[in-house]
Amino acid sequence: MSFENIILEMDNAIGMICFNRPKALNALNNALLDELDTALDQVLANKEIRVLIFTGTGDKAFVAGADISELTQMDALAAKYFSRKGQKIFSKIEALPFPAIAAVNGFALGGGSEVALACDFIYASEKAVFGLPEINLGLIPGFGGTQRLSRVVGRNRAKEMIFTGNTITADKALEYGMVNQVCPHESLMEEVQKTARRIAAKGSVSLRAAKEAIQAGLGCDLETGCLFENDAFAITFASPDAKEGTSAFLEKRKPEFGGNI
Ligand code: CO8
Repeated sequence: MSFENIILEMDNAIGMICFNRPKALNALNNALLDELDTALDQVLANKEIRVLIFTGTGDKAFVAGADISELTQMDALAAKYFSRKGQKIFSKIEALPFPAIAAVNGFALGGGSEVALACDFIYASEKAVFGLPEINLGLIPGFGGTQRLSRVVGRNRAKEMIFTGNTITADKALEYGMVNQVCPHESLMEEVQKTARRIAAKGSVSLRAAKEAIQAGLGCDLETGCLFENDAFAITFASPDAKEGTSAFLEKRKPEFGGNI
């Protein structure tokens, strides 16, 4: 399927989804969300992929939120379905069996911050702007923002951001722990690609197990999380990649992980 509102690239182990509606600052409309869902299925079907990067077309925006002109055409029921559709797709990103990195190259407002928060971590251009300004439209975040923001930046900061609708700079997002690294605008993609390549060189079984254990632990108590880790550890221990990694260490060579799953 060819896409009109996103660009999907898959280059060996690294996939990239680029939100591509630059005239509307890459705002998320129904058509874009449908394409995003299909693109995620295509990435999932490609067993080579170990890392997925999200970014936005153009120099100005990652994603400026849900498409406000489309929202104004909806009744409450259509809005409920649209919100649920976005929530499900963003949960699918969070549950990908490999890491997802958001390369935030500009405005990440409303749905833009929400999709970035569904990724495993965020690198931001120094020009990036984050925020959940839905309150200024008489709305609230509807793509998981009320849930994920507080888990990432803490209850009080999330409440302040959501109640005021204020935006924050990339540096403030770094201070809040929302962003892992702030990069010069021109070198954002290079830095993200560098990290993506480092991750992609690891074993797919251990990458998947690490992500699943961390995600599972965030939703339960510490002891239950440790039990989950214990099972995940046993699975990685039995994998060909564990044999390769430990042998390579003892033989003083670089490991070559091959086990795609
Ligand atoms: N939706 C639709 N079009 C948009 C959006 C958007 N979110 N953001 C920007 N655009 C369009 C503008 O209308 C403009 O189009 P045109 O050239 O045809 O007039 C074009 O993009 C360029 O935008 P600006 O001229 O406004 O550019 P500025 O540099 O002056 O401002 C801003 C950039 C600050 C990003 C500004 O565009 C802005 O404030 N945008 C809206 C940000 C916002 O409020 N986002 C939250 C949206 S609501 C949301 O995300 C809810 C998610 C959950 C939904 C659940 C569904 C029910």
